[in-house]
Amino acid sequence: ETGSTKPAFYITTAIAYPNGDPHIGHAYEYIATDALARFKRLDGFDVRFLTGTDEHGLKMAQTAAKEGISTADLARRNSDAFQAMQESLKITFDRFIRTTDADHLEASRDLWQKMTDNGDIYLDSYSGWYSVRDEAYYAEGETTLQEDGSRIATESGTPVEWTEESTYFFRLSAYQDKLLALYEERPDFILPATRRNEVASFVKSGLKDLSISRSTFDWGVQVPGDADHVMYVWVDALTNYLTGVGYPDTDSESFRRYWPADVHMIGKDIVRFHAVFWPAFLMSAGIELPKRVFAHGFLTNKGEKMSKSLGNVVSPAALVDEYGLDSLRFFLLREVSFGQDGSYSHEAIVTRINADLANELGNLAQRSLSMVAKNCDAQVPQPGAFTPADEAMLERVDGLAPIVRAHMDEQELHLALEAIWSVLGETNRYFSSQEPWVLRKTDPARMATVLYVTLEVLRVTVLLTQPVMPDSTARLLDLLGVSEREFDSLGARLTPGVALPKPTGVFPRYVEPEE
Ligand code: ME8
Repeated sequence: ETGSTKPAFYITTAIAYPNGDPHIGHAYEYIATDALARFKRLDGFDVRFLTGTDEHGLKMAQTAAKEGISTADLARRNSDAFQAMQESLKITFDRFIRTTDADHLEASRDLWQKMTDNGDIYLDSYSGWYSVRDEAYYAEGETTLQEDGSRIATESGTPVEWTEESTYFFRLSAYQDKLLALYEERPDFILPATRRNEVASFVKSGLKDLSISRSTFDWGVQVPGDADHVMYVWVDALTNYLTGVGYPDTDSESFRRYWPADVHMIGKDIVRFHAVFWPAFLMSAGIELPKRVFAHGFLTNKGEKMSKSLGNVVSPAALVDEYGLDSLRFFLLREVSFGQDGSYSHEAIVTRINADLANELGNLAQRSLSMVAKNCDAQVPQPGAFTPADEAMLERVDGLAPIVRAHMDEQELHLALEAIWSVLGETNRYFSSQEPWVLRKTDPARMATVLYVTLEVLRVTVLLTQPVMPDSTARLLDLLGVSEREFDSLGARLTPGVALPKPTGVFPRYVEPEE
């Protein structure tokens, strides 16, 4: 937003290689980042959310050759599929960048030039092991010779090939001490802490200069002043975070407002690129460093790595069709401890849908709202004096927003949801012990108070759940007669007397289809 007086918040996802179809691991990253972006927006921030595709590199060129189409066509077709998938997941990105976009080529060349001007780029020849699948160079010690004579990258298990060519190098070795100082001085730069420790020990073990151009193929951003070289795909890929806020125009309103980025959200396999190469490039070019790189874990199918050969790659669209978008979003963010690996299975998803959504939330809303519809003229009830039990319940819900906010600021999405659901659990116990269905005959005024307190807890918990389940929470807030949905309204209370629509169920139980 230009001219906004709100504080800025810039968040990004990794840009995926569009060399195949998007899978649930990609969807997981987009959903988590979207929940964080939505939370910040509702919490009064001027959010910029960047995502997109990483169209260059040898992997794209080889995939296109195998399919017998041009690399540009492959990139366009699959990038379209990624963008459509994000739209179907209701990802609220502000820009979907493709690294073939004209402004991105300009940004990449500018960053390269700045690193050259700083004396950090020189021409030499490279020989060593390259993994096309990882688009990464490996030292011999990071590879393993297999029985059949072929060699793989030890950590990722991908094949590496011997590569010898004339390339430009980036003087990464000159940044070892500066990087170690960065990790030391800013312990929040890489999270979770386990990832920071891995990176720090990698850097401590010694950094070699990095090969940053290729001269044996031409699918990439041309190196300024040398038509025989294209940039190593990671140089231009990382630059996308700058392009997305107007770089190289560092005086632009957008760049000044949003840079440095608040969070780069990535998966654990690409930490080295983001926490070693990227800050070194930026230091060289004299550009401020992002505030945080957060590495989430990997999703597995019942503990098994997803792979085409195992035939267990699940498309996000199939899961949305089966369980519904909001249930899937909730499941992924509630089930997996964010930052660790997680697994999904039909049983685990159904358990979350039935226990957390249908029982704890849906049933509480349905029971309280239908009592209000029948016994309180379909209006927000007028509460009487609060008892200690009511006061305790209201105090509990009043304390919830700061807890959730603190978890979201640390990317602890699962803990934010756990905190909300623990309040819902208590509210269910409160509701059962107050027995409003008995009070209906014995003490209708007291019944109205209990229902008021219950609806008030629902208002706050549902408001705070909006970033995770945007559609179903919107419907629940309609049923609760709540029109103020930003977090500055959390401290207000429901207004007695507001007319409520006829209640309908929002979270049905998942019933197994008949055999
Ligand atoms: O790495 N579970 O692209 P990519 C969770 N183009 N996350 C997963 C996953 C899984 N099973 N599989 C992949 C690239 N991811 C580069 C990024 S950024 C400047 C360039 C995550 O398509 C992965 O960790 O291989 C990464 O964050 C994202 O999906 C894109 O992976």
